Amino acid sequence: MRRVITYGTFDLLHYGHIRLLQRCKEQGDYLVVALSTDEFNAGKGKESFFSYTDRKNMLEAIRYVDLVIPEETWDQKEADVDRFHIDTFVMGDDWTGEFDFLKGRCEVVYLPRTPEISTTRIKNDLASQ
Ligand code: C2G
Repeated sequence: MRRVITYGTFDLLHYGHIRLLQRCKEQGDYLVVALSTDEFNAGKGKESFFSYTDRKNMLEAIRYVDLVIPEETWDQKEADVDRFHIDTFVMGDDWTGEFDFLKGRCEVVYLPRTPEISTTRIKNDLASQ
């Protein structure tokens, strides 16, 4: 069984997120999503529209997702890769190079982001209506 992990906030879940998760699952058989907690986001100066609990429930409803765990710190990735016996770490290519330090532990894949859509754009477009 090939095990895959990805990380993110996944706020205002949209088709760019879904396409990313779909392509993550194409990399293996079991997909772990490490979901940024509200506290972790606060540390990034981000406040999500939906709470961690609501974002977690939405992700767990997606057919590609097998397990959702909390992302609480920037530096938990090596321990997560070891703990969940991860074969492939996947992120969108806005993160290209940022996680190459994991290459000693697992394959690292950066996938092209879906153009034109983002949580920020959704918020801005709605605010300007
Ligand atoms: N994404 C995408 N296409 C978009 C928007 C997002 O492929 N149009 C991808 C991002 O590249 C990321 C994932 O969807 O891999 C989740 O995006 P965010 O929720 O914005 O995650 P981010 O804020 O980048 O948090 O430790 C890493 C961080 O938790 C990543």
